[in-house]
Amino acid sequence: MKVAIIGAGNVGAMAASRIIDGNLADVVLLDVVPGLAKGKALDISDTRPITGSAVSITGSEDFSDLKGADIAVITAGLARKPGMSREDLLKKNSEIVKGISLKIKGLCPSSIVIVVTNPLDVMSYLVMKTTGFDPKRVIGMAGVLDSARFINAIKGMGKNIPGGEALMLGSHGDTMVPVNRSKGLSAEVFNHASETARNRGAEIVKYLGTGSAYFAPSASVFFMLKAIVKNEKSAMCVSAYLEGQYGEKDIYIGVPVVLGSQGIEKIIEIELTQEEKQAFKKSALQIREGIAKTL
Ligand code: A3D
Repeated sequence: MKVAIIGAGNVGAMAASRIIDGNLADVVLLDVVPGLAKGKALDISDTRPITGSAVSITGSEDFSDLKGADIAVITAGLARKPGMSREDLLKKNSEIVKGISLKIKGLCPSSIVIVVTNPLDVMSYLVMKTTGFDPKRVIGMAGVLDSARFINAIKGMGKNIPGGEALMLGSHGDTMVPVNRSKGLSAEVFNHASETARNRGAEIVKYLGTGSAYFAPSASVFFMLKAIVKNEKSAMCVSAYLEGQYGEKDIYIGVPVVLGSQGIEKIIEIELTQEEKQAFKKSALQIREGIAKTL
């Protein structure tokens, strides 16, 4: 199994390191900056005698090395700077992601693509349209991360909640939609944890000064990759293409799905409250505005 990671920055390199540590698949790490992917790949490769990993990693700036990849992860692009919204990244990252999508289409036409570049839902739509791939094979990473941030914030307030009872749906942006199916969660904890999760990305950007979050984002990429590589058929939130589910069509947006070796094997439709439905619609509207600016 070969995983190509395009973009050897913080998220891409950390995801590569997790894949090698986890002995999950061979990795080719690509970047346009000369030497960057090669240097990081050599460093990650040297960890293998320590961890006992038997998979391999190479770095390259030659995009023909995408050939034969079973899974391509797009982490190339600009990351947010302080005060910058994910939408500010739209124009620049659209150009980058479009170019990469064409290379994926030509060099690994049967691959599954995981998109990480922001604004996430719009970039996932752009990848699907540009590659022409079956939408089940183009998956946006956001819901795993946003749900983890939500659950972590709930736990931080001293409440324990079983996995699957607190989810983050909708866009990977300010209009994300928190969903609670646990009876034991007060409105106060729910509201506070929702706000924490919604603002977590910006909070981290502010502290770091340069760059944005990458430890939890790369862990989320690894979690998705593992479900695909090992055909786990696990339920998780991702940005997926909707064709009528949740009352939306022709859009990428965060929903729960089942992930396995074929990519998105099923979109799980949970019953939403009236309030959640409204919030989901508002979120979809915001994504559509981004898509309209991109295409
Ligand atoms: P960063 O560390 O800047 O790495 C980006 C890398 O992409 C750099 O090494 C660039 O040289 C490289 N690059 C630029 N253009 C190309 C190209 N055409 N081909 C190959 N490589 C290229 O950023 P990062 O790793 O922190 O973040 C990468 C992207 O992921 C950004 O758009 C972030 O906003 C996004 N991101 C999304 C999430 C989600 O939860 C969706 C989380 C974290 C980051």
